[in-house]
Amino acid sequence: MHQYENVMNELRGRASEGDRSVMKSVELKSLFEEIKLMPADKKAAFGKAMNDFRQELESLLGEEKQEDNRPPIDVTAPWDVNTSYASRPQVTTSLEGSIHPLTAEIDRIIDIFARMGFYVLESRQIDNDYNMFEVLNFPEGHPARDDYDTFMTEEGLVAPAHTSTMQNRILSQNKHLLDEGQPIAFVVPGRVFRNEDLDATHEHTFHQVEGLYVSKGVHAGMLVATLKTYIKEYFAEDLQVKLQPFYFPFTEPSFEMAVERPEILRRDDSEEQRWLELVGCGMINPNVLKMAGIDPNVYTGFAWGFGVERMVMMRNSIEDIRHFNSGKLEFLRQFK
Ligand code: FA5
Repeated sequence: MHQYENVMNELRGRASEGDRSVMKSVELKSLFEEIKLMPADKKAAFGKAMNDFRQELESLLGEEKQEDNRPPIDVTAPWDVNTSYASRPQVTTSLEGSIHPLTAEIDRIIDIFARMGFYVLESRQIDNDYNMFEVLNFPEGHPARDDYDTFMTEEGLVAPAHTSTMQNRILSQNKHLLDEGQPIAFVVPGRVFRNEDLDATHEHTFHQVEGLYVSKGVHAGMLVATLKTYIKEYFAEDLQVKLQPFYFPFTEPSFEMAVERPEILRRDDSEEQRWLELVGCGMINPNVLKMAGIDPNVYTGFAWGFGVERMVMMRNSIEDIRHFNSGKLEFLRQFK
């Protein structure tokens, strides 16, 4: 028997840990196969030893079996229904916990715009093709739709790839303000989703803050002044910004605003590394105003959308966007 002792001991070990799969294991089966191969005079004794061994495993597992007789748990119930008081997980106290840096920064950003006279409305996290594309002047089959690597459900619902999905709702629901002689001035914070290749500045789930301003006589100079005022307030310094022409179907003309990166966030000395593209913006396309029932011959407006994570990275010298969703306490505790 001694040549089988190693494998038997291993099976004993597994059985005493409650591993019920030992009873159907290849190792146990092959021990029983050995009975057939034994010389006739040893067969009976070996067979009996194997049956005893099987019983021994059963009895090692027996204690576990009793525990299996506990009433079944309801896996859909809240955690504290199935858990005895003593084994409840420790809840982190409010003194140990802290507000997630993105939540805190979104509050700061909103506060700045609220002081500049903007209303705040959060964007939806599930939307439709109509708000994602159609009312933003992307006709069906338009190649620019591919620039937004959009997640969609089989039923055709959309996980919004930008906060611009709220533009038509805001414009059409607030146009009465224009009749009353007031501007439409809104900022829209929200979570957005893209099927992206991930790297230090690209996430699949990130946040944007959209801005919309419509009134009479609005021009691009006001857009630049608004964004520069905000950037100065947010970074508490007069950072260099660069405006370059861009294309969005929902603005005309369109621009991209880049802000000069602090040195720590540059990988090399190249011009490309010097600038971080932070804001897409432009003058609201007349078609977008028309689709919301606003006369573009009377009113004009500007809009922008910026990435919150990239702003926060700039302000706090964070080198990789993936830290935000990592859930790592070492990262989060730095913002306490
Ligand atoms: C847009 O999403 C437009 N909706 C912005 C806009 C609004 C233009 C209103 C005109 C009028 P864009 O795809 O460039 O544009 O994204 C805007 C910003 O979101 C970028 O400048 C960047 O700061 C951020 N961003 C984009 N993709 C990612 C990503 N994968 N991870 C993190 N931030 C991102």
